[in-house]
Amino acid sequence: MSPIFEPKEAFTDQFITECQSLLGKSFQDCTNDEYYQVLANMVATISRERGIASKERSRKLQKKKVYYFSLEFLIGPLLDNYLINFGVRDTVADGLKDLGISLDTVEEQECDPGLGNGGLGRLAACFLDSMAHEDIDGYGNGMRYRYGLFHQAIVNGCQVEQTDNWLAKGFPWETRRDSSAVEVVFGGEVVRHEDNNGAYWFSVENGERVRAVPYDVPIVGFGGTKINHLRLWSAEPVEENFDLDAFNAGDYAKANKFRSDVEAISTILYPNDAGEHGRLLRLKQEYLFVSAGLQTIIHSYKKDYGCDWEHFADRVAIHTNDTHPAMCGPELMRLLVDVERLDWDTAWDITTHCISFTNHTVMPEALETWPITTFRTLLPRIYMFIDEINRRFIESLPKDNNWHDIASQTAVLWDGRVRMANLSIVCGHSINGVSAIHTGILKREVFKGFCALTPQKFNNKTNGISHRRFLCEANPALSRVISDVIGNEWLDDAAKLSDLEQYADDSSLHEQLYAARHENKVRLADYIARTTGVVLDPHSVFDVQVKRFHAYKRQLLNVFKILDLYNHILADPSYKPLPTSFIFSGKAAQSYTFAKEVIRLINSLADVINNDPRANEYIRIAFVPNFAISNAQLIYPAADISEQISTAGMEGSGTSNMKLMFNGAITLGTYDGANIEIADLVGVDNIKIFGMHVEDIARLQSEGYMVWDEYHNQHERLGRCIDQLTDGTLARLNGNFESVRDELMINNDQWYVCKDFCAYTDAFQQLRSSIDEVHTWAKMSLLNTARSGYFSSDRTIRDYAEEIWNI
Ligand code: Z57
Repeated sequence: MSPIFEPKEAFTDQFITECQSLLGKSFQDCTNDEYYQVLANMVATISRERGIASKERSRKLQKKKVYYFSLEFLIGPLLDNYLINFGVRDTVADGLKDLGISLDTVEEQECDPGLGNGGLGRLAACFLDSMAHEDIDGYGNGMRYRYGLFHQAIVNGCQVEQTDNWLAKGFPWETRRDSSAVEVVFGGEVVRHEDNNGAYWFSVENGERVRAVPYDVPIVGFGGTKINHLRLWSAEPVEENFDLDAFNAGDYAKANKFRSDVEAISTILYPNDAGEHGRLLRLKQEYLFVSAGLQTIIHSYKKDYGCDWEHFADRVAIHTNDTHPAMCGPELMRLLVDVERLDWDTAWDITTHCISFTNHTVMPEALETWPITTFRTLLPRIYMFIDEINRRFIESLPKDNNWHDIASQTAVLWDGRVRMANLSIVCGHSINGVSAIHTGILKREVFKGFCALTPQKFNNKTNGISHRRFLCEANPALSRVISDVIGNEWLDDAAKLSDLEQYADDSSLHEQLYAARHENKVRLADYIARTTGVVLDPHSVFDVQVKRFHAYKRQLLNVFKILDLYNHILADPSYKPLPTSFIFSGKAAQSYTFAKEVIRLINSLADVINNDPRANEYIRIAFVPNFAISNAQLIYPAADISEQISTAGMEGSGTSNMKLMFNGAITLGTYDGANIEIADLVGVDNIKIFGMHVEDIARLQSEGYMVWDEYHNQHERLGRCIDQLTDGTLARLNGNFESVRDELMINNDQWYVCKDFCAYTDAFQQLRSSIDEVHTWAKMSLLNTARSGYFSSDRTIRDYAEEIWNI
């Protein structure tokens, strides 16, 4: 394969020419935004060209194809990612520099596509990167939302949501493929047909037809030869039904209604992370991308292998990310039975061998169910398949004493509702959780009935993250130090990071690590000063909690810790703690009142503390607005302490814990999600675990928890903090926090904030004093990075490939 952008002069010549041909401008006259357009266009062209050879190669090798169905792909900015994976980042940076252009500035022009909410969506994006790296033919299948996750502004301490018009300036990485558009049908009536031999089949008549148009984004594997793609679907009207009469009568809304009703399907990403959706439009989104994706799979299979259905399941794996694509089962059945005319048993055998499913949370409100009446009206034929799948499944249950108990747990249709998780399990051959503890809870509790029936379907796949994005790309300073010591093979194989272990006591390396961290803190402090006006001291300890806002993630516990410190500083002028900056970032779902109040609480506390000269030498708080992939990449590398303080048993895995660990931050966390596996790997000396374990919580629940006991027993400190929620101390921005107090004291502290308060504040003090000394800190930090390799999504994907997808 011919090298890209070599030599450097060839790149600069081409760049100048492209400015002229793409924009009709000489390069000296272009803006940074135009430089971005030109460079992105050059890189996108190479990706498309290289995609041909990559596709040809997989066709020859007849590789198994994996389709990863997800309603969310939080891909973030892509330019730097492409440059790194093509191995041309340095050449391009040097070449642009020769032209007087800064690559960093050019990259800042890129938009940050927010086609996901949080962990689940980012996991899907990391998996695409790793599938390409592992030379797997792995394709993403998702939705091309016209508007991504809202942009978060902070006004008077409160979150204000603004539209994310990410496509405003066009998206250079996508290719619209009209020739691959398909039709998806909603509603209508099911009609039975019969031929002369008594054979019968069904079709849907008079439904609403929608055109699904795919946009492909190339996914380039590290090394630049393997090119997969992410296919995102957009909903469009099948034909132009423009109402000229309405238009002439001046009713433009009516004239365009045909268009807006259909386009609504791909207009917006639902902004709830691990919570309720429950709207009809959401169900339409789910069916649209499932049906369009499966039609494409069958079409491309028939092109390669004709109607060789017998081997379909050996050549195709369909992975469903959470229950959002749960209709893959019945829709694949419909395509095989109604369209391809296979018999039920053959189709069922294929379906159950292709499909696999990941669950990401045990929270009951995230377990999707739909009312049968809604479902049947919108998707009458799919409902018939679900009904039959359910009937046969119930029929197959052992008829013993447990029958009723097992049936009530595992039935797909129950209590007038379609249970999407049960549908996903019944239609697939594998269900996995995302960390060891989470998978255990699925087996023992959430899906106990299924586990009794088919234990072999259950398995764990501990999450991972792309270390190329979150270490190499996000943290060039640390990456340089690492590569100077152990070479750069870790980019390809994260396990190689363990070579750092032998330098754990090397004091000159300690100095370099400190310098790299300091550089990153300065970079972040600059960004925070620019975006919020808050000035942080880069010499202070950076304590970071960045993630979605949710009660179970307990940002409130962190607030109490800081408020308690503040109280201590005011009460005792001789107390001079190690200067610490507390950094928060994250979004709350628009409708999640409690979570939004916690955001306002953080901003109010920040306003109080940052402006109090008695305290602001020692502690400061910054809330970074609009947490997204781009600013996340500035935050992780600057963190000393990684806050992972969810109520034990509640966090599926967590992935910011891994992103921070790769960057050498030390975890202050509960025994929950992947924190447990982090603790196993780094050992007790290099992590701080505190608080109740799942078993403790279970015991407490059976004994009966009383939040007022905590309030009284810890009155001096905790009780004080609780009182301060409503006594005016924090009422600077829009008043007191009665609802937060009520959540604790009236709703009996569902997430055990008060119970863990004491253990948490102690753990924080211990951790902070142990990292006070540079060499102790550097050794711990280094060992965290050295032992993080396991959490590369490359490893996770190899596990999926071997144990689920059978590759
Ligand atoms: C989401 O981001 C997660 C779970 C969900 O059910 C939905 Br919906 C969205 C998160 C979990 O909360 C995290 O613990 C986990 O690390 C992440 O998914 C990726 O598995």
